[in-house]
Amino acid sequence: WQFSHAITRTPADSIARGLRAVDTGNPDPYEFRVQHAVYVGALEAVGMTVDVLPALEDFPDSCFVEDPAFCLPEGAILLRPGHATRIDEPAQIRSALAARYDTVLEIPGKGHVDGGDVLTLDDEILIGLSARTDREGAEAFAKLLREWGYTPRVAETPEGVLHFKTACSTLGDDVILATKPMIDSGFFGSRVVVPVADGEDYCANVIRVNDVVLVPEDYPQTLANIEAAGFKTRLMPVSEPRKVDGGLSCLSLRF
Ligand code: CIR
Repeated sequence: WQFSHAITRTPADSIARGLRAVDTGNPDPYEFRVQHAVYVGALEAVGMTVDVLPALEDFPDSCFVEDPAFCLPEGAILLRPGHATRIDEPAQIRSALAARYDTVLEIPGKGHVDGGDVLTLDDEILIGLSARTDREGAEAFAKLLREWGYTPRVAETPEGVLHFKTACSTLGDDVILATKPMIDSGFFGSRVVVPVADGEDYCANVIRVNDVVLVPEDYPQTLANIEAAGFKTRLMPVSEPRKVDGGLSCLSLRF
């Protein structure tokens, strides 16, 4: 959660057709770009250099750059997103990663992994199996992580949740934020877990960037829980990404 760089991508007009589990209306591309600019500004405000890539009209969900790649100090790994409309997004982000990294790998084989299913903790990396991430992809990805000296663990994402990180986040300092079903799953062992308040599930996806936690606005109970645990917060407008199941972590690659 100490980062100097981020990669983001400007939302395209085609985000209005973005994937979603439940239709609550199309996001407005103009308003989405306004909220995206606020987000980029928040990353810059904590000292990060942000590469903002141009919009890709052919890829409606491509502003969710977290899903096609994964970044570590040792290098970047191109993933293989599990939805057909997103499978070519890694190729679109390769050159941006190559501009920042000497090493850019690809997960071998044919399995699928969405970056939204990968939770980096202080001592291990959890990979959630989901509708987007399958066993073959998770195992191939885990092997690469092991080669770099990390400790990956494959887990089941609770039913009805798009991505593993839709329901939990790392707050840093060994603390996790998670929904009740995630807490009950036992994934987090004896770690300190701050609960997401009932009825505020969307607020499970936050990001710790340097000394601040970016939190979606409109979730007062969960915000209070995060602050009571001692974290400094900044609220982010998220009405448009929320309509297409996107959260704060999905909107950037941080390294
Ligand atoms: C999708 O369904 O792929 C996009 N509409 C939302 C992706 C959200 N990404 C994430 O949680 N990492």
